[in-house]
Amino acid sequence: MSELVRLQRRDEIALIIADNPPVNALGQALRQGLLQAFQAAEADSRVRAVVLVCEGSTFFAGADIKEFGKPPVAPSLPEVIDVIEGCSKPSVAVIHGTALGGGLEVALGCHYRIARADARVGLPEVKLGLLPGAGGTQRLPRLAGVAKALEMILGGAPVEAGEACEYHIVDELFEGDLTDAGLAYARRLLQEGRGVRRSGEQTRGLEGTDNAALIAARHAEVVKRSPGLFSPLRCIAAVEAATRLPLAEGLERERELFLECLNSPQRAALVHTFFAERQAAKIADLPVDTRPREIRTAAVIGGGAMGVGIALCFANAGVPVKLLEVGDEALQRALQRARDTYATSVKRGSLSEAAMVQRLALIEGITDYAALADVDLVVEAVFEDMAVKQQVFERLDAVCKPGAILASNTSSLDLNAIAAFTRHPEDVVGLHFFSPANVMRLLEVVRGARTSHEVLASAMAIGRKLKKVAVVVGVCDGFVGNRMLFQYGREAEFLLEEGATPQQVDAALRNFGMAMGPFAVRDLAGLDIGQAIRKRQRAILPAHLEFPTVADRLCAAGMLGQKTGVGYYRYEPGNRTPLENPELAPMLAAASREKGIERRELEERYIVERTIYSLVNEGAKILEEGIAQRSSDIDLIYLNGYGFPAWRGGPMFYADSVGLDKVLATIRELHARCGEWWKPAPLLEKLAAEGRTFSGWQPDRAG
Ligand code: T1G
Repeated sequence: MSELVRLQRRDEIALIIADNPPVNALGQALRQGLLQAFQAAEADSRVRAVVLVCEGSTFFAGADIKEFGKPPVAPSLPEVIDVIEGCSKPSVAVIHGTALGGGLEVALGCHYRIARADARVGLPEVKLGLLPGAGGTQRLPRLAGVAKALEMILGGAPVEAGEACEYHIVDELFEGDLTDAGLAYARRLLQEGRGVRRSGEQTRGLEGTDNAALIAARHAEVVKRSPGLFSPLRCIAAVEAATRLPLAEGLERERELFLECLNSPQRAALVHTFFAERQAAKIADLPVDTRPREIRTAAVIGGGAMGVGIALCFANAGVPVKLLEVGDEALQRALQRARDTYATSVKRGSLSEAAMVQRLALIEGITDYAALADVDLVVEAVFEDMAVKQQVFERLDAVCKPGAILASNTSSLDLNAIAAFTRHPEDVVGLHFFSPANVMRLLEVVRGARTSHEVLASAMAIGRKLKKVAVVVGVCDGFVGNRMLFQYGREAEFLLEEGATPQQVDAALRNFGMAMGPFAVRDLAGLDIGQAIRKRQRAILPAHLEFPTVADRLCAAGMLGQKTGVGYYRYEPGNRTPLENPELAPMLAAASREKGIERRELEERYIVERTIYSLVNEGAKILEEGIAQRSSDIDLIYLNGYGFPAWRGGPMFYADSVGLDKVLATIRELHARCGEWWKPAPLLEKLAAEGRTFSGWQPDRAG
């Protein structure tokens, strides 16, 4: 038997114990061990029932994701589960932690399931571009019904054990020791003469509902909501098979659909993202014994939209937070914004009244810096002006206790300069939230030249506590996300001068999968924000570099986007639907004429390459400069902060999937035609020449 599985006999019960840290992923050795253990239990005439438990923090967390993309190795999980379900002796799965994906499918192959009250069960495969490929799409609907099965399989979210009981996924909840509970339940089964009960033979969940209508409705919803995604429609097709085929044929259909998903580029991209999120937490040069400071209390300076959003992040995480505004009137406005934000969530049903009250109680409005003397972490979220930041940080430096972490939410100013306003630059770090801060998952953790290891580790830890995707970035203009956005936005605007309209550019990028097109985003954020940044950049970049002029023309005409009712698009009062701005066409014509450009029709492919490759080229420079630790960190930033489609894995992963030689060839053409902005990044040239990928590259630490 594999060392990952132990088989013990407790009287007439076989106890199978799986132990594959850290999450009991069902890799080949574990599958082999499970198969042998169940076959041994079946063959042992002294055994009348089987109990299956897992050591460690959780029941099986699913298939071993690291195996995807590699040649399959027997036994497959469906084979193992078929043997489990086919056993002639009743088996009990004892669930704790999270039974996910193949883990829940193993439990569904067992004849009974009990769960610790705080356990959760789920089928998150869709988040990896897959579908439950070991019987989940066939067995779950038979137990829980088609509606619940579709909800769990398409949403990918786990359900609490209590709810799983309601839906007959779990038979009973227990407290206390796993083995004791499992053995007791198995003994009861035997005493009550309850034998095998195969999920695959249940029909209750398939009866009494109009499954065809349910399936049609979910299908229409998926087509409308996520047209670009590959696996959700196949999830639906697999569940649909369960409603009309016997188990064996349904399992075959599920397998076909699973392999289609497994071989899709979307699965590769989504699995890349799964591991990227875990990689981002690893900071190459941080000593493993670095201990984060405990953050028991926080404060936010500035009660604008960002400041309030950040304060809500702390309240949502259960961290008491002081919100400082300079005057009582401004403070009351800020606190009202907090109340209104929560009230909207309660109205939507995504937050309970009680939770709202609890969270609001954690936010304390203050106007006096002296009240900050005891806080562990302060996040400054005031106006993006260095003089204002200086005032704030000098006051924080004077009032905060030794060891308090001082963070700036600056989106592009020099953090090292900000740190220099204090006596302890080692305690200063950047926490760059993305608006709306209480919604967007991305957090750029800006590492200053003097930021200590402990403070950096503390920033990552608080990022996790706030349930953010925290990514370490270095200090430069725009850090990572915005620095790349500058290139992307500039190129999008150059396309307007070459002949495109905002509608064409936005549509091309939405078709690529971006959540919003660049001009809709600019209208939403306000064109004046970009104007200040462009002015600052023009002052520091080489004078011969050319800038597009359309945004400046719109700003000069007071057309700042949604906030003025017109920008690249026009908006009816109270309506965010972008309509054509009739005054834009003459501006575009003038901009083209001024540069001697003859406007022309632009192909969608050209629009996508001109914008997306500008992200890639800048990302390569960022990697080379050490501003980001790895290409997957850059991907995470774009996936979680800028609406890049998850099923493409991020700009760097996308470039890898296209082939860096092809990307470089296009960039070289653009360089020849569009000038210096398109000078190929040396790292891109190097990797393309060597036939390598960004994801396979690590900076030379010695370098
Ligand atoms: N396979 C391989 N490695 C895994 C893994 C998995 N399923 N789950 C986690 N890891 C690694 C992870 O990369 C990290 O590694 C370490 O374990 C700790 O993870 C046939 C096809 C279970 C809720 O999608 O949701 O089953 O960084 O930091 O915060 O139908 O891990 O330490 O080297 O996340 O305590 C479906 C994925 C697979 C569950 C625990 N299952 N995992 O969270 O730890 S597809 C999933 C999670 C499938 C079948 C299909 C979480 C967790 P390292 P962690 P955590």
